[in-house]
Amino acid sequence: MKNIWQYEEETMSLDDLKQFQLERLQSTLNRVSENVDFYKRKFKDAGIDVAKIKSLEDIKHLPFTTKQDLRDNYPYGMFAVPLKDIVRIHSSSGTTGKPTVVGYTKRDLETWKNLVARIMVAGGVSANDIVHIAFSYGLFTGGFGLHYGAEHIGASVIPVSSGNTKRQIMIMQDYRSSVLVCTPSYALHIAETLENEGLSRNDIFLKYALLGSEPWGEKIRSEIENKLGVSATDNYGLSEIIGPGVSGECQCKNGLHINEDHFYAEVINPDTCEVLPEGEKGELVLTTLTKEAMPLIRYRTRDITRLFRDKCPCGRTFIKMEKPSGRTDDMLIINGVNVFPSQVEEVFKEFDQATPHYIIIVKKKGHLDMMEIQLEISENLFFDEMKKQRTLLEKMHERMFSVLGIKPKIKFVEPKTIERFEGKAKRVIDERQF
Ligand code: DLL
Repeated sequence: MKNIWQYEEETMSLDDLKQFQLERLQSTLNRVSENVDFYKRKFKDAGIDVAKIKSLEDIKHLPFTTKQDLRDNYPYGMFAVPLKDIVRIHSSSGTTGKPTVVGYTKRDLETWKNLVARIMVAGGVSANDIVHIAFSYGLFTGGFGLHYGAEHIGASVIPVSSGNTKRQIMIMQDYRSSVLVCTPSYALHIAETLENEGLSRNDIFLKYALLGSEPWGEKIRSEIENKLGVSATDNYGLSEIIGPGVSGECQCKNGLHINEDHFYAEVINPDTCEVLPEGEKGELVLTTLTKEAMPLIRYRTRDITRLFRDKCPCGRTFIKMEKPSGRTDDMLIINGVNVFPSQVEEVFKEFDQATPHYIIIVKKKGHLDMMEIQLEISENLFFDEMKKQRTLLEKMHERMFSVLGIKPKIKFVEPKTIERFEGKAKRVIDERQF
């Protein structure tokens, strides 16, 4: 069938799928327990004999893996193959200055491009399309991940990368881009810039938008669809698991099909860690079933969703996840970039003049996210020394950019103006609505 990339896999019967998953899980468990010291230790401490995992239900006995585990084993400690077999490295922000590192073997890259091709085809893309990729290319998995998937389909790929919106629009017009790939907030920003330039959807040639990397709702979808003249689908992924290509919507736009033959999905209660029945909302936990370089067992994504298996008119049989609606930790997603408040704190710790009192305010400026950090500084610096203040501000901006990868606005405020808390401090005010 034309609009399903790997027809046999994506329309597999549930019985076949379960058998497939079990075999792949067992082989992954054997590999990690032999090749990754972290899992060797973890299984030993939990009294797990991987040979006794005989059914998919047994997975609930296995310990979880967290972002902290990846951090503790920074940079290469989670790899299950020698470095000579790693052909690509990406990373994403960690909870403090250090990012989490992920690696891919040649076969992982083959798998990845097929999984991305699946979600792109599900979103409407074909070999006849001109795919405009406005995700950044670099350590972030978005640019390269979607790039290779689109090329694999045979589409013509324009690796525009992010930023310079007017130039993006010129390229879209001149090269006749038919598919836009970026974050939903950037798609809206492009739509707004188009309007500001006195142009409309009739002046561009877009048909589809494949959007992901941050939460967005139906209101934003219809605005993007109307203003850009596209059919917009959501796709989800995280670098620790593979990057984009974990799940994506089909044209039915009712849940994201998870590539279940490569990732085993569970939803847990984040407080008790108990596995919840299908349909209940909780934290998504993913186990990689085919990853060679960095297999992960029961990785706590911190993303809140629910799983459901309906009979989808598109013909795909894979389980669906609802659009992720939030996080169980304090990670913020600012224009697609992940930011932890603890990273902000680490930067401030480098400066003697910074007090421990700060607050992060996140809001929308137009359609883009804006992050402002208000920081109390010492009294004499606040009142007397403007020049010193400016120099300090410049240095802080520089450090924030190098640690966070974005440029927040930093505002110095008078001592004792930020609210004090007796219990856990509230460090973030997020005024955005998705
Ligand atoms: O954002 C991978 C990606 C790139 C997905 C491009 C889709 C498109 P990370 O930078 O590691 O990877 O961030 C992963 O972003 O745990 C979610 O919290 C959030 N996220 C990703 N996709 C979605 C989405 C990439 N469609 C983190 N809806 C994840 C809501 C999303 N949140």
